[in-house]
Amino acid sequence: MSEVVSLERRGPIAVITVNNPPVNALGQAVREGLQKSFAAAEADAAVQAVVLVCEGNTFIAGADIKEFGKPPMAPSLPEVIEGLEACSKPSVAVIHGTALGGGLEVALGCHYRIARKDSQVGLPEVKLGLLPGAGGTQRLPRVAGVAKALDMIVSGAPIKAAEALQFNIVDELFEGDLREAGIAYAQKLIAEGRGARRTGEQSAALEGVDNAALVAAKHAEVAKRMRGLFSPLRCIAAVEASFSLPLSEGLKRERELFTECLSSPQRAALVYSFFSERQAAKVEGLDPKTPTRAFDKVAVIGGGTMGVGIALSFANAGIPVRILEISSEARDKAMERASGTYAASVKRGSLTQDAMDKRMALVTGVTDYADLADVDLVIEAVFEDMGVKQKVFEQLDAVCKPGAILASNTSSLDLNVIAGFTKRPQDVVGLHFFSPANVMRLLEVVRAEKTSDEVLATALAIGKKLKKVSVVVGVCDGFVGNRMVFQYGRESEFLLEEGATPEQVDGALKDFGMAMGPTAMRDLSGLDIGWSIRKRQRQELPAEYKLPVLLDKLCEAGWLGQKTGKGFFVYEAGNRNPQPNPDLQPLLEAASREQGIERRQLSAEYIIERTIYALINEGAKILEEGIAQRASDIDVIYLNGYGFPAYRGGPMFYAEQIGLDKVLARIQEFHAEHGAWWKPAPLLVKLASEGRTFSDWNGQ
Ligand code: T1G
Repeated sequence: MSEVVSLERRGPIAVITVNNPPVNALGQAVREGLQKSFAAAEADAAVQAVVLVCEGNTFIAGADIKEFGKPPMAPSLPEVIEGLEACSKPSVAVIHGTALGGGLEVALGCHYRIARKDSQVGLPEVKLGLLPGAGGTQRLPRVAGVAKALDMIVSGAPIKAAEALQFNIVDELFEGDLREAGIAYAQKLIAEGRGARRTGEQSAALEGVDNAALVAAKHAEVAKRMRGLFSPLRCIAAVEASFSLPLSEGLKRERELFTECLSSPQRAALVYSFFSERQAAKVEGLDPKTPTRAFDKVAVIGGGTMGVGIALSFANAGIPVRILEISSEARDKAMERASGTYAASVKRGSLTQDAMDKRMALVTGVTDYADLADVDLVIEAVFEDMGVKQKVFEQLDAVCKPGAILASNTSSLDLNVIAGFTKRPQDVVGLHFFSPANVMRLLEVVRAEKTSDEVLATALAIGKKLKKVSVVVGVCDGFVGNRMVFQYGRESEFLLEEGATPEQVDGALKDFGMAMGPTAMRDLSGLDIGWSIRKRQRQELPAEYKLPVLLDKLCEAGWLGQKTGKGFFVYEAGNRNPQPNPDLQPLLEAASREQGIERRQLSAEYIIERTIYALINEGAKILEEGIAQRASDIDVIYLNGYGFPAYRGGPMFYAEQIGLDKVLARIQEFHAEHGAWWKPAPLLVKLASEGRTFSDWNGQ
């Protein structure tokens, strides 16, 4: 049939094999090969049953995402699946790995399905801004019921094979050889005289189940939980058609809704984000075959919030980790913090007690550097002061074995200087975790001037093992994420001096899709951190870089944010939800007066431009300086570390969707109005004038 789909006869059984590495995606050749192979099996009088199996690590993992946005190529997947289902001879799909999206839809078009015990099935299209567009919204409810179908399709989360069996999505579980299992099942079908069992001919209506009520409840849940997303509501509408319309009408309705999603800007952003995350793992000039070092024994220096979070990341990955503190009291406190963190998860039900015990057994507290002599990797997470870092790295250099990797979690200090405290700068790298380190997926891997390729490759392997999203960044103040967030935070503070309230600034940005508003975020991290940076800036920055004065007023009043129960917002004891601060207005007005500003009403759109464009402008500078390899790396950082909405792709993608010329024009206006901070990034000026985008800039 084709090199990606083959057909062989095993007695009365036709075995159709898909072999399209790496994930057997349903590109045009696969769709055509499936259509021709099933037609050939149907026409072959000697064939009594058909087995569909895949080579490689997984059954079909979906449509070929690379095809989205391009002109459709026949045959379409719905057409192929309808052909499979119409066959008169019973067909069985043999699932292994992850049957996802179009892959599960193909399996549902087959008459029977068996799954290897360790496999998973799912319809993750909603995560790409889509919905299952090849019958999944019509066929899954017919086998699993509307409630389960709604859960799977709206969440996009896969389920394990055992659960799929429980919900009749698969008929049997197996272990061992895929083909043999499929052929054995097909022989059983023949022996028992079980013919074609078409999913589409079954009904989604279940005795005693009010499907309309299920749809209404899911609507209410999505409206609350998936604010701003385009496709979840269309997923629900498509599933509704599975019981309110006959199959042919339901498939038409699904196609209409799928087409709406396909053309939405959110689909473009979410597909971009899918590939950007995978692209980030590819480092220009770093041979993917670079050898990596073992990291079976790990130590963390510092048992504060960050140090313990980092240590738990390793325990969660099954790696033993030592936390070194300066005294037995501090060590014991760190261990309590570790067990307390796990205990909270057990209380929430997200971790079993047994799992907690297993993980805690991997964490030990020490106080003597001599205990680190055999570790493969040390991560320093001590106070952000160069003097303290120097002492730590000099001790590590003296104690750790040759080849041990010495990593710093510093969020802004110069890693080249830190590496210089050791005789082994080639073994020094930055591993910048984001708080809470055991939860946040982002890991900025900071490549210092002398960091060796092997250490860099190992740092990426560490990130993968910890299930982090790693992005390689260069050395500068704040690397990528924090350097940009400084601009964003400063602008949000200026807006408060110009007339906005914290509720308006945060409200506008939460409506934009940010997980948290900038003022609530600064309350969370502690206003004193920004205050000490602000005081340093007052000493160092040239006069034309005007600074807000509001933060100083809050800190002078002792309002440091959540830690004092009062900052831009107020916080009741035990409640982290920000409430308006009734005593703030006089400080806002005093700050405006001091800055000589007449307070005025600011629109939400203006608030978005002054904050998000500040990210974009700094991102363009970072890109031009080579601190980030590519614009999409900056976007991956913002999606995974700063709560930027994935359905907008990231600040750089968002700029491209608006148009760099339009973004530049507004930045030039801000520059005229607000001075030096808004000097347009030269790269932005260049690309806008050439009609190019960040994505197509490769340094020229
Ligand atoms: N299309 C094209 N390329 C894909 C792909 C896909 N569906 N899935 C993965 N890749 C590439 C990926 O970019 C990477 O490429 C390589 O494969 C390995 O991926 C009609 C419309 C299957 C769980 O959303 O979740 O069907 O970087 O690094 O960690 O209703 O890939 O090597 O060049 O992620 O082992 C629905 C998406 C599509 C599944 C494997 N399906 N993929 O994870 O490998 S929409 C999905 C995944 C659809 C229908 C609709 C994961 C995986 P490169 P990887 P992994």
